[in-house]
Amino acid sequence: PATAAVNFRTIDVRGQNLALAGLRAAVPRAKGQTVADAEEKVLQIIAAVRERGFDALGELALRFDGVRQEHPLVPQEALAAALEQLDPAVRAALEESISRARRFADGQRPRNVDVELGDGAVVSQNWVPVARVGLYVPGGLAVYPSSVIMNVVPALAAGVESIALASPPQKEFGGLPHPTILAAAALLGITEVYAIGGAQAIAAFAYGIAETPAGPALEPVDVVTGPGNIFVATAKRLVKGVVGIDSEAGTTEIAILADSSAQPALVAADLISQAEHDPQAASVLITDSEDLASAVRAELDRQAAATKHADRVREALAGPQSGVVLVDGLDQGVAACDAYAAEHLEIMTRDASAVAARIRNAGAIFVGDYSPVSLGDYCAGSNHVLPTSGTAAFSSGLNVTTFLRAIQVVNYSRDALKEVSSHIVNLSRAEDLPAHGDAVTARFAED
Ligand code: HSO
Ligand code: ZN
Repeated sequence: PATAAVNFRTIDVRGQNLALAGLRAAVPRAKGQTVADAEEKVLQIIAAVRERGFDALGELALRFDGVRQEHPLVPQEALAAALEQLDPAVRAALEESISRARRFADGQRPRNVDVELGDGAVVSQNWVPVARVGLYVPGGLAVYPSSVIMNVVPALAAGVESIALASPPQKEFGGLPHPTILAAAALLGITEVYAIGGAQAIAAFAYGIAETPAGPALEPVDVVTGPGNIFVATAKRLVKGVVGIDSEAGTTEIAILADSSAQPALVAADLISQAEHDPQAASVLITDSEDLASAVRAELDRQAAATKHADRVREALAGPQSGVVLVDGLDQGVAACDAYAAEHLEIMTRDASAVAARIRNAGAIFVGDYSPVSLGDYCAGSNHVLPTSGTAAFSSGLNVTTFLRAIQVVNYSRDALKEVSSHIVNLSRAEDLPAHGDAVTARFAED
């Protein structure tokens, strides 16, 4: 019933002096399907796509999306028509989002370096874009034109020349992706768009598909990026090595570190905003204030009852992946945030900037009352494709460098090589690899 209290549980870690492992075990986590559980099904999908190409994609589109499909390439006319029919207010919003994302992405481009390590001994590092990328935009319970922007803009800013996009076919739109997705692609000048969903899209990008009488080949890519459900995240993990991937960007998460100065209504609104994505979404409040925790609970009850996707929100808030973590103070709060390694972390404390600077693990950090995750989802300029499930401890959100490689270039003159030649010979002997040293001395046989 719409008026029932939200079952948002409490995890009290106060007075226990927990170290990292203890905090990691204590913070809320999904008990449901993990990437490892989905592996078997995804391996079958990948094998089918590799063996039977477009035929397998057609069968999977029928099975998972309920559409019949000859070839998944979206016709150019459909892209143009979607852009023409786009609501002008949505178009203006997408344009603002693109412009901010572009300015931020351009600012991220790393500098090449040339270092002269001796006379005529030059070593450089050059950032070079990959040739071709496959970008995935999820379907599911919502429509994500914003994810088109988040994938495409950094790839363009990196200088990637060949960009393909995939999104699930929608029965109600004649087996094409949602028109707003197509419009966003068209707005960004992307012409290669496929109606392929889930793990099968990731497999198609990684391995490529040969042409058939029904249509052209889908050329394999170098890097696959984009958010998705557990099957997409699993597929990305399984093709990693064949292609590069961004992070494992699965079901969305928000953690909020708040003290007694935080505004309960805003904390609750932000927790609900991400719970709205999916019943499996995670909303976590980390606080040292029992008063704040109970005020937030009251707000969750009130606001969840009034929100459009109340059922989804309640389920997400009541799941084992969500809840309040009560901590002894700010130090333990920061430690709990690092143990959780949230996809999105909001800091709603006194002196929020200083607290944010102490965080080590997070996909993205949102500082203070006026930087909610919704801003980052749509219009901050930052990227919303971010590592989930604790993977922020070792991986980064989508950014320009996702699509670049750092190539080191060595350029020594004769004299510069001669200067270090005895060191190379000595090290090659120490490693019992004397031919390495010989390759150097051969150059100076006449001296
Ligand atoms: N919060 C999601 C992204 C998103 N939200 C798209 C709304 N639209 C994962 O970062
Ligand atoms: Zn969101």
